[in-house]
Amino acid sequence: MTETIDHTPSTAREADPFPVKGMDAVVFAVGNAKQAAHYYSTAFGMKLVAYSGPENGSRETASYVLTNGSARFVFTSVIKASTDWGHFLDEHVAQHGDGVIDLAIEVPDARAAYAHAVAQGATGLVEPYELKDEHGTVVLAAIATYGKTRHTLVDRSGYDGPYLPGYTAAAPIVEPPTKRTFQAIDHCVGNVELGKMNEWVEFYNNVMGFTNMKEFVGDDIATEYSALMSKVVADGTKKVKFPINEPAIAKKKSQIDEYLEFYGGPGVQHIALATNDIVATVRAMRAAGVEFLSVPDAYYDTLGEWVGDTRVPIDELRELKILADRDEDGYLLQIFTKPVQDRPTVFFEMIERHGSMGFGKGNFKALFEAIEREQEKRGNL
Ligand code: TYF
Ligand code: FE
Repeated sequence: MTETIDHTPSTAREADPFPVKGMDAVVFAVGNAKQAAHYYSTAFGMKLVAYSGPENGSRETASYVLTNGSARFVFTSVIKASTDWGHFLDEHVAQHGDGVIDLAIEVPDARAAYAHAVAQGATGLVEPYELKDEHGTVVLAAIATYGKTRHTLVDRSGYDGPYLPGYTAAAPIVEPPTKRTFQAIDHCVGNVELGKMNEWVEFYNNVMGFTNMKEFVGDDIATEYSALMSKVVADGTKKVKFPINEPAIAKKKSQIDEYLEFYGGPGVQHIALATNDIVATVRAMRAAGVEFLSVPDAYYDTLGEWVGDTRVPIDELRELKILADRDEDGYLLQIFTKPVQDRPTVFFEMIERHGSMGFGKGNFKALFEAIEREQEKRGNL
């Protein structure tokens, strides 16, 4: 018998029971994927790279895969439901409007990840299976998270095609901008019901071995102005970060309650996208018609005093309504879109980090007041 010696450093061997490589994709179920693909191309500067639909053998659904750097979004619509999956998608769009059905995570071993997750109490939705074509093999499995959202676990190490077997490469809808608007998914935020935040934090602790990041919004802040509580879990490499919000009882109706009412339950609230030039990003997206939240001018009158020097002069932050925050590790610049569909549900954040691994705690007051002004316009405050 030959002896095998494990040269893996002991820290790596004991450590991660649920290793992840990063976010694989954010999958949206929408009423009109063809038009969504156009919006995310022209307004968000993404690039269509793959397609699946009736022309290449998918008679039930049409799916458009768009990327920007390592960020990948998939937009799926039903053409004519004929299977449980088609009916699920139809019902999802009818009940929730356009929304996120899947925060897919790339893992080195989908079978092992699924087995570990289910053993730790996760609800299995799809047992591990393989998809193959001339580009190779992908192993997939899926577990449930909050609401009707799932985490598909994707091992694509044996595959070099445009997205998944069944998809064919597609030409861009418009020529993507020469300067990238963003290059990665920074974090994906979930809204859950009152009293459920800690359960979902524990779910990620137990099932994925994710640990809690220091930033959280507790009762003190909640009652003063924010009407929400929030905790963040992340994998060991901090590539996958999932803040979880729940409503808090406060003087005004919580923005989280507004979401839960109009989405029809828990779901993904916002996706934060990392950029290395937020000024160029916001200029390009504003020019393309994307609407962002505004904070009062007074925010910028005192900003310099506490945030110190940033790459971008205060006057330019003021002009574009970009927020800034600093902690002991560095600073960040961030801005939030208004909801991107008629329901006051899913929105996006653009974020430029310089050392800070926070989420903009120093901006929560100004940001939440800006959100409340929008809630008020909608008659939901
Ligand atoms: O992801 C975060 O924690 C920040 C702040 O409803 C935030 O982007 C938190 C809750 C919320 C909007 C933004
Ligand atoms: Fe965020």
